[in-house]
Amino acid sequence: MKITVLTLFPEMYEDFLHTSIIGRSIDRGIAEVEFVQIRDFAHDAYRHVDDHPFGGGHGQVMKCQPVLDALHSVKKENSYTMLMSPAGHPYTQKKAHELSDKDHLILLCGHYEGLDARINEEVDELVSIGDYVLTGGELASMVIMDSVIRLLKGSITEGSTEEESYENGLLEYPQYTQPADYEGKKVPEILLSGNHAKIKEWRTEQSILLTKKERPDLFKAHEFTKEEKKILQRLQKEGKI
Ligand code: 6GU
Repeated sequence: MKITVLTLFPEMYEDFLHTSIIGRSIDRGIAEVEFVQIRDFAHDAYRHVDDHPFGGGHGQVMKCQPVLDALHSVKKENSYTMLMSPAGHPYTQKKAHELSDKDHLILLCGHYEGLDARINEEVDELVSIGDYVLTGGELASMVIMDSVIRLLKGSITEGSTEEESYENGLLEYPQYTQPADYEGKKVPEILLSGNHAKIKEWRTEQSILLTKKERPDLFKAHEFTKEEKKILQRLQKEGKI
């Protein structure tokens, strides 16, 4: 997969692209990342990319011309274009999977108070990574790159993403490693039992309890499997839920 990032601040990505799973995936050629400096497309002597908003108000707005010239310099027929915006659709794991099938992603990062709204018509979608405001789209684009690149074939061990939070609609069960007793805090007995069927059931139970507690919205929307329903009914009977 190729990812093109349009930004005024490519230096923000240095460490991110050279570290851990993302760094390795790029070294292996699983993902290729290129940057386009939007300012290179500004034509005036001061290389301005922004101007005052029509109608007044504070801050600056990024202009159509440099942004769209930058976009058109890289956009091809197989490109999927996303504009990072706090006013976009909420980003989800489902979307990460959809994006992982694309040949070419273009991530457009605005700064200042935003972009001229006519730019919205030139992208496939506006995306937001959560209900808060960032100073620019760069961190959001890194969130998207990270979540997509790790799903690409060869990036991390196959199967290791399947039981994670959000993959089946419930949060992931708690994990433990050595020692079994850390300063009096003990690992749940069942995990030391070697009884794989019981461990699997315990993990599902923990996922259900954790999701109900931390994310009642996900819990409500979840379509429980037959196996999960059985565990849920038992938890209700035991008064745990
Ligand atoms: Cl994608 N951009 C900005 N500037 N702020 C955000 C965001 C994006 N998602 C949440 N907040």
